[in-house]
This record gives sequence, structure tokens and C-alpha cells, in this order.
Amino acid sequence: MLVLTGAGISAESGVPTFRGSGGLWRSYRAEDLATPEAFARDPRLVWEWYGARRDAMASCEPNAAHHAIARRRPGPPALRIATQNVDGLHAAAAGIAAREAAVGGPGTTEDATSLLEIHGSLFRTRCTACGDRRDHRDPIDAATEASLPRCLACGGLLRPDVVWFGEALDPDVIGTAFEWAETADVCLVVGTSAVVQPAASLATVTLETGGAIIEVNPEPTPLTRMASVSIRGTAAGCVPAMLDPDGGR
Ligand code: BJW
Ligand code: ZN
Repeated sequence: MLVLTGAGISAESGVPTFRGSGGLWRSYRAEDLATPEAFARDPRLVWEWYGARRDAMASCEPNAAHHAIARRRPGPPALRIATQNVDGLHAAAAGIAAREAAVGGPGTTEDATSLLEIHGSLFRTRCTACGDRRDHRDPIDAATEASLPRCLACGGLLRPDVVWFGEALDPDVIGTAFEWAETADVCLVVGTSAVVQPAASLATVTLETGGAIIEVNPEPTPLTRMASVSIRGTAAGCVPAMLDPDGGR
């Protein structure tokens, strides 16, 4: 099973979605903040926005859907996760599940290699000069352009290590995600509007290669008509019972 997730899976953790009511793109223009052109034009403004999102996410924790995905019992079906989210909540849930497993709890011992963050991470930076990537959780001082974070290796300007509109996804990462999609019997799609490419194509690739789509979303999406099962509900409300009917007992 390939689990393809989007912002909706983190909505019940308090992370805003992009589209729809309360979504980030209702208050901000994507082209002013989430494109390479926007960063070239005004890196301070872009960092201010990403710094504020980081601050807001600092208090967000994985919800029951993230935990259910991370805690699956060992054995078939093998489950792999491709998330469009940059919030780190799948990785956080995987870390919690691994610690639980170590003390005989309901967690899994599988490591994070079955997780792909295809749009990058809000908590990683990439150097615009030398490409150096690092985990980065320090507060962002976006008061002036001179105070923006700089590369430890070369002094170049750092940028958030996320994929903006018009940028190519990491070819290894999206290549692996497409391999997972091709070999999956089921693509479980949770909390994405499925309008951003190439992410949305992962589900259609599973369909084209003989698998099925199962969708969990309170609203219909372009994938709904292709899904074998489409559940109108929230991630935290539906996913735990779908993946583990015993609820982890
Ligand atoms: C719940 C819920 C609850 C609520 N439980 N559910 C025309 C056709 C095809 C493609 C294109 C095109 N024109 C342009 C493109 C390309 C473009 C694209 O797809 N645009 C479309 C919007 C039209 N794609 C790109 O640019 C990509 N790159 C690319 O194509 O490169 C080509 C290239 C090749 C070689 C060289 C150079 C270039 C890159 C896309 C990057 C997207 N980046 C963002 C920002 C990331 C960083 C950040 O966070 O700031 O990624 S945009 C934003 O959208 C973010 C998300 O990952 C992504 C997807 O959004 P998602 O997750 O689906 O969220 P929402 O808000 O849309 O939906 C939430 C859903 O949850 C809703 O359905 C709710 O109902 C539901 N929900 N509560 C469950 N409790
Ligand atoms: Zn550098």
C-alpha cells in the first residue's frame, strides 16, 4: 500500500491547509511566497512567512491518522508513505512509534526509509550557492536581509528546502515514489486536493498499473471518480479504523 498524503492529514493537528476555507492561499498569493522568483525578488519576505509557519508548527503534534500510519503492525500489507507535507509530522509519528516498539508497545520497528517527503521539509535549509542541505530548526530572524540565515559551509544565503511552484522535485525522491506507486496494490490518498502535479499522478499511476485508489477526504477531489472507495470524512476520524480495526490494542 502506498499512502499519499496532503495538508488535510495535518489539519486536525492545527496545521493550515493551502486551498479551501482557512487555507493559506486564501490569505497569501502563492506566487508572492512559494516560487523561486518570489525568493529572488524578496528573500526577506519569503523567510518571514516560512519562519512564521515554523513558529506556528512548533506546537503541532501528530494526530491519530499520523499515528495509525506509523504504528501499523508488522507483516503484510507493506505500507509506504509519500507525503506532500513539509511539516515533519509523519516523521515525528514514526519516531514515536519506533520508541513504543522498543518497549513492546503498539509501534513498528520499521524505520523512516519508507517515508518520502516529496515537497521537502520546512525544518531543513538548502544553500543557494553551494547546495548544502542541513536540518535547521533555529528561529528565523527576518528583520533585514542581512539577518537571514547563512550557509555554514560557504556563507551563501540559505533557503527553505521545500519545492516551490515551477521547481523540479528531487528526481531520486519522486522516482522512488513512482516506483512505489507502480508496485502498490492500493494507493490510499488522504487529505489532498490532488491538484498539484506530479504528486497527484502517483495515485493515477497505481490505478494504471492495476491497483486501486482509496480516498479519505471531507470533500470530493479530481481523484474521487477514479477511486474504488471514497470516504467523506476526516483523516483522524477515519484512518485509524481503516488501518487497524483493533485501534492498536
Ligand atoms: C482534510 C481535512 C481533514 C481538510 N482530513 N482531509 C497544469 C497542469 C499540471 C501541472 C501544472 C500545470 N500548471 C502548472 C503545473 C505545475 C505545478 C502544478 O501542479 N500546478 C497546479 C496547481 C496546476 N507543479 C509544480 O510546479 C511542481 N513542479 C513541477 O511541475 O516541476 C516541473 C519541472 C520539471 C523540470 C524542471 C523544472 C520544473 C512543484 C509543485 C510544488 C508545490 N509546492 C507547494 C508548497 C510547498 C512548500 C510549502 O509548504 O510552502 O506544496 S504548493 C502546496 O500544494 C504544497 C502542497 O504540498 C501542495 C498540495 O496541496 P495539498 O496537500 O493537496 O493541500 P490542499 O490545501 O490543496 O488540500 C487539502 C485537502 O485536505 C483538501 O482536499 C481538503 O478537503 C482536505 N482536508 N481537512 C482529511 N481533517
Ligand atoms: Zn553554501
